[in-house]
Amino acid sequence: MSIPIMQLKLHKLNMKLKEPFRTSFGTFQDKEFFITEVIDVKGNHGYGESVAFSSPWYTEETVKTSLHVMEDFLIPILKENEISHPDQVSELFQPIKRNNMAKSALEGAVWDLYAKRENQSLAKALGGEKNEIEVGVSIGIKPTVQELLDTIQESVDEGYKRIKIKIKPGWDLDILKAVRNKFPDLPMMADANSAYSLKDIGHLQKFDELDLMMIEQPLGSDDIVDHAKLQSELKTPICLDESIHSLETAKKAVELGSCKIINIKIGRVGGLTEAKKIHDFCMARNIAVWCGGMLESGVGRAHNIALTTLNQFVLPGDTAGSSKYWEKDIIKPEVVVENGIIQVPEQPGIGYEMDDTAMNEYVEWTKVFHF
Ligand code: OSB
Ligand code: MG
Repeated sequence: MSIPIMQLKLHKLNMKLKEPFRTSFGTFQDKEFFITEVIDVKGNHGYGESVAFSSPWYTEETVKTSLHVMEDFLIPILKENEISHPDQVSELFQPIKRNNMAKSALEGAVWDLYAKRENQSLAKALGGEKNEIEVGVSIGIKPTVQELLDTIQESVDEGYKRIKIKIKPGWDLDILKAVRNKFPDLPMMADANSAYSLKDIGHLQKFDELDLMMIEQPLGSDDIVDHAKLQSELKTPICLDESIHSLETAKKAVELGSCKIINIKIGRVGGLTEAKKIHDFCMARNIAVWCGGMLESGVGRAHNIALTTLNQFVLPGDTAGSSKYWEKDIIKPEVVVENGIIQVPEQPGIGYEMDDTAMNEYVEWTKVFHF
């Protein structure tokens, strides 16, 4: 049976993070992004979120490149083709190189619509089995060590299952030691967002004494060769984020020994179908995976929750509660984390309603495409 899309809407939103989020490559405060919406003949609505940032600091995509690629290439493909299952969307998008976040924003909406038409939760539609998921929180670079320690204490008190600390040269070994001293048993990890090079091997080896769960993306954002060299010299497991943009790169990274853990982000890999393929491969190869985050609104968060219900998501992800990021989220209810656990919604699709009042507050414009 085909999925008859009647209308597609692109909503451009602008939301302000409660606090600036600092990484090795830049600071985020205002977040502009798209909510995608597909509507079928019966009046079902499927929602997706585009996760590209305003600047190409994390990977090459931006808000503007996503809009260009969606409008000029991807939406026309959706318009011209019949789809009976969301897995076909990534196949149809195949001739368009990369631009994974643009692809994922549209594919996600089709997945939500599909699940709603099947009267199934998105988690179940993906083959997920968990009813609840464990999550951690990612903590940005802070002005002072004391502020970092206080922020960690707050998240520990809230019950988050692991703490990820953003690092960069000059904000790394000493601050991680300070954290380890104050929290001897804390499950903790560090994310460098590609701020180091092979010249830093000696320095990075000193991290081995900190008992980190992993170090995320220490080297180049498109590298898997140097990471293999580094992993052979480190006891701490390397987790790849930026470098993994497809099943193919995941296979090569595992083959080369570039990492022991993979962070799967739906947007970075081009959608839920590709994310699931990487998950299945990692399961077969006994590689642990977890779900990363892109400072999403509730819609992206709901997609992350659904994906995390798959069994090989054995490590807590970055899907923290809405209130860690937003004064008011765009979904009802907001994503709530209790003692580091999110209850997976059972309602059809993403399992959260859109909060129209909040949407109206954040929407800059909406563009409608008739199919
Ligand atoms: O590398 O995972 C990353 C935020 C912005 C850009 C890149 C990353 C991050 C995070 C935060 O670590 C993830 C989140 O809390 O959504
Ligand atoms: Mg990362």
